[in-house]
Amino acid sequence: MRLKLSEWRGAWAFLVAQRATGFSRRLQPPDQGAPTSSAPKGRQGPQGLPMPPSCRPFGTGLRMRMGAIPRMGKRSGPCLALFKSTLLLLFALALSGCALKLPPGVEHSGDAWENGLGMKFVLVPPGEFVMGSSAAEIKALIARVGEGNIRPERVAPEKPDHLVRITKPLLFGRHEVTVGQFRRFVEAAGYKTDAERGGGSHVSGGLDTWEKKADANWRSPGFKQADDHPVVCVSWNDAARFIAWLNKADRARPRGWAYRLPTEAEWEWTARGPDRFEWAWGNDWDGTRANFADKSSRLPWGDKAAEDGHARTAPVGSYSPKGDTPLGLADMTGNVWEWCHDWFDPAYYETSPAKDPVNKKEGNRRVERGGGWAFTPDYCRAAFRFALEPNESYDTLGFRVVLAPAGR
Ligand SMILES: [Ca+2]
Ligand SMILES: [Ca+2]
Repeated sequence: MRLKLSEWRGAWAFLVAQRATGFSRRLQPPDQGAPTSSAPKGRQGPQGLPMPPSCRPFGTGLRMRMGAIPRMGKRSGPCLALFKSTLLLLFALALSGCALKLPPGVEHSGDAWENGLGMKFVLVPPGEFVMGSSAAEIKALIARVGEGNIRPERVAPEKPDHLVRITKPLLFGRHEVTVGQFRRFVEAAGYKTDAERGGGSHVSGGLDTWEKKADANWRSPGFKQADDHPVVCVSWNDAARFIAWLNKADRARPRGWAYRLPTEAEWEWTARGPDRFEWAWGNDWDGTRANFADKSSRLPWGDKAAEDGHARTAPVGSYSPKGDTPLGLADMTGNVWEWCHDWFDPAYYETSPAKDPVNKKEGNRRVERGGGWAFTPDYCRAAFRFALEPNESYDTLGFRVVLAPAGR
């Protein structure tokens, strides 16, 4: 059964629960089946948290809570029960009046939508998952990769694992923003990026160094890029300006929705899903499913046994469908890092709220996620957190956008 997000009107709670079931079904890739037996980690809750037996989408828990209401009425007497029922009815009517209107043709988890500028989006439902990594998972990672190959302080901000609820549906960019899309913005707005206005951008020196070159920018990152490659050498500020322009330029934008960067939690929910995949497609690394530091990168740490076909950036979607998430998002593992909205705080997970977390407390750096063409598989993990100053740019870093209900 395919389930509709647009049917929030009326029996909202019941339909949310049904949508959750639909998401679970679609999270099983048709060509891969269930996650491998070596990857049951999604079934483990974080220590000390009242986790459900598995990391279910949010709707399932909601249905359970709604089911408890009649029993409360019976214990409290008929008048109170009638009062509570009336309140519930009024609540449902209020919700029906502010139902979220999705774009025409978009009703189900994983449905595709194209905006007025030809950018493709995928409907990602609300849900509940365990974000981050447990101490045991970090320990296992370091043992697997080798302590000399990954610095423990780099992965420490993934701890602690914690329950997160994403409460609103998202139209998530299927691809990283491309050079062609960014050019359209620059030409329409007459915009100059941070790198072009002064200082340049950090580009690979060919071995193991990145140096800031004054003449490096999104037009000339030091390697050849066609219009369908992900734009690089753009700062967080540049991404924000692109998004401000997009909100005005796209006449197909649904009423009540707005473009923005994904939050760190939204990004991880979309990349991992309720089963907490380690990479976009599952828990077993496969060097043919993503653009990472392979043999052709010629980087000292590149995997000499792997050949992914691209030494630097790859055209977006080059690894589809086998490198996609179960909902069909491309390049969530590798190709280029992607800016997120949040300020980076390595200790944020220790105090972050469960509901729609986003770190708005100003710091020095903004979050980036997903790994890139110059990085090894452990840095390309969906749980890994990286960050840079918002005016800095690199030839390994771009962004993608989401379209979300306005107001966060
Ligand atoms: Ca590569
Ligand atoms: Ca990416």
